[in-house]
Amino acid sequence: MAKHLNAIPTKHAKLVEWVEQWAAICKPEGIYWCDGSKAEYDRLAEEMVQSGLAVRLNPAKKPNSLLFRSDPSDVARVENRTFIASEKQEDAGPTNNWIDPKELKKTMLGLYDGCMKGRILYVIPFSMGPVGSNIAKIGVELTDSAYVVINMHIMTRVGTKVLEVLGDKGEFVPCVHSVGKPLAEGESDHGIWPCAPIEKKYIAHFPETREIWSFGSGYGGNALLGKKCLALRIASVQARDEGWMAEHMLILKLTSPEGKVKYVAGAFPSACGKTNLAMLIPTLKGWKVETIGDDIAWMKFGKDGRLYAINPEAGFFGVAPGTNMESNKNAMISASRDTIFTNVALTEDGDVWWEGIGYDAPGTLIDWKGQKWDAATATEKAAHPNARFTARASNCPAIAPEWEDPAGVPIDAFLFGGRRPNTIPLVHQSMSWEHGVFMGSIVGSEVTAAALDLKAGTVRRDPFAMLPFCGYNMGDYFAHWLEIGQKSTADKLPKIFFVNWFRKTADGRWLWPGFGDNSRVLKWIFERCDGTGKAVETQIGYMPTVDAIDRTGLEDKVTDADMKELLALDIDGWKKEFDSIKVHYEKFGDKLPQALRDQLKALEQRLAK
Ligand code: GTP
Ligand code: SPV
Ligand code: MN
Repeated sequence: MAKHLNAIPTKHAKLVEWVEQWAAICKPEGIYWCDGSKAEYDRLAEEMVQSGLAVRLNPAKKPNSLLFRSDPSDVARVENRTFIASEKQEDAGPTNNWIDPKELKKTMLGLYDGCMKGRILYVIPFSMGPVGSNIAKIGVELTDSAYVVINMHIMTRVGTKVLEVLGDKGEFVPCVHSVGKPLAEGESDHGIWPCAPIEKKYIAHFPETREIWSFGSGYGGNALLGKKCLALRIASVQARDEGWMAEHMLILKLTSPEGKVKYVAGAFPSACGKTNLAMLIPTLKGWKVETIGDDIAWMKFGKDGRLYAINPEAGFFGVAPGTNMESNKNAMISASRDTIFTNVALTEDGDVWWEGIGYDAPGTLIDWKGQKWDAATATEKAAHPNARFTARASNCPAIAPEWEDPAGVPIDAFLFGGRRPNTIPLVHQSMSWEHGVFMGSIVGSEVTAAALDLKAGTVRRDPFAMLPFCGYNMGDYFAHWLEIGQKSTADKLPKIFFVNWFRKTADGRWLWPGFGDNSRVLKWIFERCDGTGKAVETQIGYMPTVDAIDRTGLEDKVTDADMKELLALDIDGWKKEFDSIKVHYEKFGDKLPQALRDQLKALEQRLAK
């Protein structure tokens, strides 16, 4: 039996018994209960530096920061190895991979048997949401990865305080994780990122029993189980049952020059701009954006009938490539210290570099695969396109003072969007809640590098940006959104908008500058929430008139002709869109709510006029 390396810090009998039971299966060398302290973080970081798994960056460049290089096969979420193992296949629905839970547990128990040999089993008690908040949820992750422990330290609230709130009977979501690479007697990782081959990777969710079992990957959402697994896949099931919302959304605070505040939440598929929008620095004078969250929103109705959102996370797991002082200064500052970098390139002076960092590579680099890299001769990228930084939210200069308010912030507007080079205009507004739900249900995007097993460049439907993250039947999820709309009134529900920063010209130029200039669209959205803001009603919803988007100082970059194109209603394009939505909707069969069928029909009729 594995021995405890420190004193068991809880009297929660069920928790202790569960830990012992998994230790008996995984057979680690020892069990260590995490306390979430800085000393613990520092010790584990130093151990990984000593063993060659991590590189300590030059403290003069990036204080208290580490670089990890993953195995080249373990660089992103693995959607085709992610499972919703509900008792009935129908409850996982047409968009999720399903295996019978009994069968999956049997397979996975076979893999877990002895999987932690030669490693330590870390017990990580964590809170999603401010510790003790009534919206927060507690999870406990068992893992054999110290990399996961230190990432969880940044991304969630870990340790002793959480166990205090849990008491000796409190509820927690049990999360089991192993990198799936046991060590033989005396063997070590030799500084190589441990993981299992793809066919042994399983990211499994058991929605009825609210359990998460992950095997074989050490990367991001596959391994940091508080994030996509708990805060979205399991939480979405709880939210459906309890009448709230768990969404793949950023949350931002928008302040006008007059000091009026609105809170905006936005769902964009992975690597489509949530972190950037959440930390935006407006190019419009007098406007201010502050960050509440950059990836996940949990929302509940307040007594006043408005939806209040909290960010369940405590850090950012942000995409590095493309992030620079121009595009996202606040992210750069957030990641300027106390940060874990994964799969970026290393400079000769112990700093990091990636494509789109804003300056040329300073000399020879070590690329994300650990090889020498020279700009002049390179045939591959120095940083992996899904290279990430794990940074503390508290290090973000734009973090809103109320970001940890347990009561949450009242949401005024929902945005949906994705990478659409054509057809979808810069912005349009829904005509009703139901029409807004329709908009969310048809979100599509060109595929990005955030998931391993997809073909980049093709457009796929990603309803509500939740395709890889909804823990139940997507048709039922649409119905849940419609029900949310029944629980309050139009004046109190968020207004719904569709945005597209990613329009391109035929020769591949961005039509819209994006980033800080997205504040110009936010301004129109702000005005629309106040009932002002010039708009015309079109076949697809309310659209700004060409002069309604403030282009002060931008007239050279975005000409009148560009603006016309960005705000044009492309009827032919939308007719094609209609055909593709029809195919998309067919997948859901009887589960597709009638209200959405009606919305599609109504769109068809409006387009025919
Ligand atoms: P996940 O963390 O995977 O959920 O991604 P995300 O939605 O937070 O995306 P993020 O903000 O990290 O942006 C991903 C990529 O899109 C980066 O390379 C950005 O530079 C780029 N991007 C973000 N906003 C814009 C924009 O307004 N215009 C353009 N052209 N690119 C953008
Ligand atoms: C995403 O892919 O949407 C992410 C990164 O936020 S991960 O945590 O790996 O899911
Ligand atoms: Mn995300």
